[in-house]
Amino acid sequence: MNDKVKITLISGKGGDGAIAFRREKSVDRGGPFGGNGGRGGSIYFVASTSVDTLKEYRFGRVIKGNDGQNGKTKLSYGKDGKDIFLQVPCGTVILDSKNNILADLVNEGDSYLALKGGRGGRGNAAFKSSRRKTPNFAENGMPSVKKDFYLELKLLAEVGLVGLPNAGKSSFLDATTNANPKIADYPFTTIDPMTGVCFVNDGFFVLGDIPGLIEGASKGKGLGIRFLRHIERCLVLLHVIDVTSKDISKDFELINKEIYSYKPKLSLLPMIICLNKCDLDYDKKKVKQFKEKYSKYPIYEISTLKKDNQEVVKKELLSIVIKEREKIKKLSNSDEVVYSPKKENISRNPELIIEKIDEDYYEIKSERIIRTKKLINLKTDEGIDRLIMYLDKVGLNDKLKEMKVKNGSTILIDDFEFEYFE
Ligand SMILES: Nc1nc2c(ncn2[C@@H]2O[C@H](COP(=O)(O)OP(=O)(O)O)[C@@H](O)[C@H]2O)c(=O)[nH]1
Ligand SMILES: [Mg+2]
Repeated sequence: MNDKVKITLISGKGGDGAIAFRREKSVDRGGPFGGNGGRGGSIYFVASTSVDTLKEYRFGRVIKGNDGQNGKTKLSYGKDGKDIFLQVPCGTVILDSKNNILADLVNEGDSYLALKGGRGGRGNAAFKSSRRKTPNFAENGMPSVKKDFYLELKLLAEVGLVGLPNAGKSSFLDATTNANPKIADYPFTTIDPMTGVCFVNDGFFVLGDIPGLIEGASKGKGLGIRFLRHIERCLVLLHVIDVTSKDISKDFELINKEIYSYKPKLSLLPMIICLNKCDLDYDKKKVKQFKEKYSKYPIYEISTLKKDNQEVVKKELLSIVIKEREKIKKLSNSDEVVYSPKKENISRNPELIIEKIDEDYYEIKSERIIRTKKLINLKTDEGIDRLIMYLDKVGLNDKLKEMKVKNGSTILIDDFEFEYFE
């Protein structure tokens, strides 16, 4: 409901060029003296960890850029209109009215030039030539442009799934979360990074696929580079390897090389390795060697198909995620710069905003909670249980008690209603 907002932007108009003439004694009209108009202000979107929601842009806001000043006499240039930088939370996707993705602002500082300011018009002095000594005309500045944009906030992955195509990343995501990725027997089945919420006992983390990693991805080969940007905000990587592959060490190294040559600091991220497809025949001796060679990593032999070892991996991931969330919390309390999720981190329980709509009817208004709700498939009882479990975790029961909400009242979240019983 609140996770997509419309915003109308109007770029700054360019200033008009001036028509003016030099005043000279004895001459009625001296040389052309009109200066150029200033450039209109542009409007940018910039991702920032200091904003949490798109609240500010709700209700179809219109934002008007600054106009450039008109040119003046004495060849005086009009001042440029100041550019406007609209801050949006990390994870904001910008779309046009036809739903095309224009930009995906993942990391702090990522920016998108939404509208360029109009060019300033030239003053009459600019039109002087040998044939036209005293031009009596000037250009107007380029007019403003008006355009609608849509902003959508998406959940950012805490655990990033990496590995060669066909290793089983999508399958793992599908088996462990509510996301529904496309799975098939050929590479590049996933064209968008998919995220889902993975529940483990009474905890959860956000799992995201980083598809398209192949040799050369960090240099722009294939689609991988688009998705590599998403790794920067992960807290831990889950490296999936097809255990039946000819050379599992080579597969592992290849992917690591791409990730680390994209950003060397990513080598500091904790990593768990899953040797997948263990339901098939594979070389046990090679696996033993692999485990010895990479003993510094936790390594699991799993089968996504048969769900072997899946729970253990989920638990291990959650425990690392919890530790990393703690570290970030500590860091963000100090003044140090962190590159990992700060405010976006789901562990800092999102603020629960509940509004009374009517007698015995309440609505959960928190954008972030609604976003998570949307990721839960509510077609099954299990899904509903998960939603309730999640809401409990973010403190719904306590809050309702505190608000003295009566038993049997209806609670609405997004498009889903349920009854509250203490
Ligand atoms: N036998 C077996 N096949 C699997 C397993 N996990 C995934 N697959 C298959 O491997 C293929 C590629 O899986 P997919 O999840 O699309 O790989 P991705 O490219 O890494 O996302 C699909 O045909 C899956 O059904 C597993 O544990 N065992
Ligand atoms: Mg896939």
